[in-house]
Amino acid sequence: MADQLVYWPGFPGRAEPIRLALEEAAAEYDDTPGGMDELMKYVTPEFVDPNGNTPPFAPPILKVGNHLLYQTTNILLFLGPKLGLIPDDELGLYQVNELALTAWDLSDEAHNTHHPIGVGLYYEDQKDAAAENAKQFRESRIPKFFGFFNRVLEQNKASNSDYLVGSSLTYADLVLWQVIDGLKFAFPKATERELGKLELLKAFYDRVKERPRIKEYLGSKRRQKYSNGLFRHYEELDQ
Ligand SMILES: N[C@@H](CCC(=O)N[C@@H](CS)C(=O)NCC(=O)O)C(=O)O
Repeated sequence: MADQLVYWPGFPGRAEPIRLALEEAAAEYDDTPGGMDELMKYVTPEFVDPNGNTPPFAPPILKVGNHLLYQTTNILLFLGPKLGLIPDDELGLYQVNELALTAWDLSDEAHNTHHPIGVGLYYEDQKDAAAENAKQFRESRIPKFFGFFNRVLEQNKASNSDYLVGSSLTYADLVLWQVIDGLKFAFPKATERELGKLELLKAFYDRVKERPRIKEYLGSKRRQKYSNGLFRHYEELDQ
């Protein structure tokens, strides 16, 4: 039975690194076949899993047989070895995971730029705080994270600086790629400005995008468009 991803329909959002990993490995998967109803079933407080799984806190969720997993990077920690997206050595898995977690932290910070006060409030009700948060994000956080990942690439001689860990693509690369791609949508000016200073990171972004299965996926209907999800574009936040 194919694994089943469950996520908010209509947004790439936090499910996207998982989709990229499954697509890169040409794995079979079903994407939210039960739509919104199925997703809501799992996250309502009344949900009790008949198979004894811990109730998931929030999507993305991966159904593997009778098991339910959640948390994006945890799902990738599970899938990585199965999909051939980790290095051979045991410690390598945790190096991949620490980089995936670090890149994913940046996506949370990107989310905070449009919701700095409360996730339950509209952006329009927190615009002043959003402007301040976004300024910090553009001027300090994007440069810090991007500079870090550029250094990681520089120091990874095993792949000739093509990928973050080991000699070939891992799921950490896919998480980082997705975060850069989301930022190119949300903060096009700030992102291009920083990438323009970091040759290795820019080349990394282009390299991953050109991988045959990733390229095919990005051009397919399975890849959803950015809109009002994790990565949002507000021109006033990208000055
Ligand atoms: N760290 C978690 C965050 C999960 C998360 O925040 N999911 C969102 C959808 S993108 C959600 O539905 N959150 C509900 C909530 O936080 O109340 C992950 O990466 O999976």
